[in-house]
Amino acid sequence: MTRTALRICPLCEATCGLTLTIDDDRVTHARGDRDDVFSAGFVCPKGAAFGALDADPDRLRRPLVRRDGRLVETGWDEAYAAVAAGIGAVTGAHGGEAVGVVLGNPNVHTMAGGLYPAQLIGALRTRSVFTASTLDQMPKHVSCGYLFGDPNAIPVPDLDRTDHLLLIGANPLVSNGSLATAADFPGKLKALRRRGGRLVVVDPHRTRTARAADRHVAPRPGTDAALLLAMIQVLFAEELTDPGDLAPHLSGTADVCALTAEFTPEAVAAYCDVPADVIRGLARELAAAERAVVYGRLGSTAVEFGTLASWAVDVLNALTGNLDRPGGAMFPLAATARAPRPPRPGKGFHVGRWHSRVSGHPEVKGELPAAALAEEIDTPGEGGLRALVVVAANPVLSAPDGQRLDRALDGLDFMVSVDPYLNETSRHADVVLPPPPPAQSAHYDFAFSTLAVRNAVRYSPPAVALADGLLDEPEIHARLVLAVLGQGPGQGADPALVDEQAVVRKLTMETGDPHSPVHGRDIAELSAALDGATGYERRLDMMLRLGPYGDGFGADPEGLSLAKVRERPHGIDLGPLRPRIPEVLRTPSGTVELAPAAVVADVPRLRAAVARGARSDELVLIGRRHLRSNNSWMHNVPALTGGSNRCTAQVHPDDAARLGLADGALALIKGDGGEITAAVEITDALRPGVVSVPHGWGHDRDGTRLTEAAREPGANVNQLLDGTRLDPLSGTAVLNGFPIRIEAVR
Ligand SMILES: Nc1nc2c(c(=O)[nH]1)N[C@H]1C(S)=C(S)[C@@H](COP(=O)(O)OP(=O)(O)OC[C@H]3O[C@@H](n4cnc5c(=O)[nH]c(N)nc54)[C@H](O)[C@@H]3O)O[C@H]1N2
Ligand SMILES: Nc1nc2c(c(=O)[nH]1)N[C@H]1C(S)=C(S)[C@@H](COP(=O)(O)OP(=O)(O)OC[C@H]3O[C@@H](n4cnc5c(=O)[nH]c(N)nc54)[C@H](O)[C@@H]3O)O[C@H]1N2
Ligand code: SF4
Ligand SMILES: [Mo]
Repeated sequence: MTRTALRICPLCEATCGLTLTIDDDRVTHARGDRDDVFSAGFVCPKGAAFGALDADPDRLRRPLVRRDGRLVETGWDEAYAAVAAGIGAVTGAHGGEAVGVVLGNPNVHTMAGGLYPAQLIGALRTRSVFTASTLDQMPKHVSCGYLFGDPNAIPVPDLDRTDHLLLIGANPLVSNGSLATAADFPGKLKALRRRGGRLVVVDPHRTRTARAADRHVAPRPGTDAALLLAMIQVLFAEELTDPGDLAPHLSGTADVCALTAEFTPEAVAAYCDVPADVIRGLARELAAAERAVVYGRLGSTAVEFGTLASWAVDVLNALTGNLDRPGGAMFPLAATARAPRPPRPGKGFHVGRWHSRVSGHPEVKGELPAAALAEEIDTPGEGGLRALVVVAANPVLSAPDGQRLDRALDGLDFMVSVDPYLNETSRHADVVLPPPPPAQSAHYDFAFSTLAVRNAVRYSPPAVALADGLLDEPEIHARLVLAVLGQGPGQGADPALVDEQAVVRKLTMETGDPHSPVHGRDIAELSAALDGATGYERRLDMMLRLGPYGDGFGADPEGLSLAKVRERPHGIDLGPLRPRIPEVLRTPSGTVELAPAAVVADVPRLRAAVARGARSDELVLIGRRHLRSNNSWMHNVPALTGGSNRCTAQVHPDDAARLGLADGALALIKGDGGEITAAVEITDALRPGVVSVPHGWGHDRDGTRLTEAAREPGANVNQLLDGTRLDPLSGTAVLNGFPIRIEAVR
């Protein structure tokens, strides 16, 4: 029987609503849902391949457990018994501290990943947590932490209302946007230009987005912090700062003026390789625009000065009066966020409550750098990691020096992966717990609704019934929490207890809070009122009802609940973003603190880099993304690979001529952490001095089950890194703008 079902796409941050065609529980077609309140029919090639991804024959359909060195299929109870025994042996001998938790990118795309990891970390009592954030956006969390007092208060570009969008190291026409959840980014950029607005792109690569821009500036990679500081300097020097209504909420403006005074356009021009008058023009245009916004993404975060650059982005927004106003950089308000409370000063943001064992990296947001994972395992001595719980992560390909990590993972006493694939990382596990394919999972975007350019709420129940032999991913996580607590199967613990514990904790907080709509009410009564067939639905209902648009358990009968959201399968639009300062601020002063001490203290490092300048023959590497790819795990679907989606080393024609590199011929690339070979692709889309290789490739290892990906494995670009190059304020790996050498393979 053929039917259709709606499903929010979990494959990137755009969160498009899809209409799936389903034949006998198989997804045969996916198209954009024209009635979706957020995405209005937009779909990209990945979303269109939803069915192929869902039905990939290499997906694991049974748990795996290691017996006599080999991973073999087993039942769920046996798998969890092995987890309880393996983790129990390590915690019994060395404490929970010896167990590391690794959380990868898809955790922000699943309901399970939004709900259970905090409970898992709590159950283990470990401080060794590593996530994709330190390969990605951690600098933005840190800069927002200091500026606004809350590392999760990230302003997003108000794309629908701006007149001037300055993109720093972002390629949304390919990535479909990041830290700016906007379905149909291409349409929004077109609309911006149609209404007379300007798009300016700063990127060493003439990307698809750069080609669509009014102006493209191609700096030397890694130098954006200096360029942005120079723009700030111009604003002060030419008296172009105009914070407007924001002025009473800003502090430290004079300090920023003093801090940036030396970074004149002339002082940084050679270092950035951007003429001084171009930098001055960028600042003047920004200041002149009626409603403007600066937005930075991976090319501004996973770089040597990632936190400084991220900070400068929002300082520019604040000084031009574009922070927290329509058309500028605004704070979304998600339906599952905590309802706003009256403004009050907070404790501010702090890092370094503990440090990593080997290199002494400070903890940031409770995490240690992903780049330090291997050394935390393989460096002998007291306190090392002996076991790992890996959820939706493939650090062997995503993080620096996969070969070292391969060896380190082999040396663990125990490892469990929650992953649908037997891939470069999960092949090291002793137990693999496979989640069902997306069509069989419910969906709500906990993470991305806090980053959306328009507030909306949507929920997708599972489109297809759970296949025999599979467990829902929330239940996989809940049982994992119980297993690490030593309450595995046989001990009688019910996974629903994990959800109930979270419900009671949240309701205890809310009923004790005089500003909560449920202040003083009975927890048992509230818990009994929760709606939903599963623990995760009950938790979602609770969050919606206590959230900013919620019914407050009866306090506002018009407000949201899960039942109300389910009545509207295409979603409920909650309107354009609204100003949230000062309510959103949690700094000790209650203001936007423009000159945080940690940022000020990092400026001498930038000054030294500017003074050092660049060697004329220096080559640096940057990454790139492809519309039909997603990090390391979508190379196994034939519909998404081949054609231009290949792991090539792009080189500028001048560099190719100088180095004797021929188009299509193999080149050897060497970096701190090792060497790789890749076919050369000569293109003048790159600026000279820059080589571009995409990440997520290198599917040539033994012991995986990635039939299609192994046919054209590509090379792991992160082998060129040894894990020592980090943005020190955030612990984020430098994945863009690191030195390499390249030569023809003879
Ligand atoms: N050189 C370089 N390196 C980079 C980057 C770069 O630009 N350049 N980008 C970095 C960035 S931004 C990121 S976010 C990281 C990403 O790196 P990771 O966090 O490692 O994420 P992925 O590579 O997407 O791997 C995701 C894993 O989750 C599994 N998975 C897929 N769907 C599900 C699911 O529904 N449930 C579960 N439990 N598992 C699932 C996949 O099989 C795969 O093993 O890579 C980083 N690495
Ligand atoms: N198709 C597709 N979509 C994706 C992903 C994917 O793998 N494929 N991954 C998802 C993930 S996890 C993320 S985090 C987002 C990332 O989303 P984006 O950040 O928009 O994507 P990137 O392609 O990494 O864009 C970074 C840009 O920075 C440029 N760049 C590199 N170094 C520098 C520099 O030093 N300065 C400047 N100014 N620019 C620089 C690069 O040339 C590149 O164009 O994409 C998400 N969406
Ligand atoms: S843009 Fe992202 S969310 Fe939308 S269909 Fe493509 S992969 Fe899915
Ligand atoms: Mo990412």
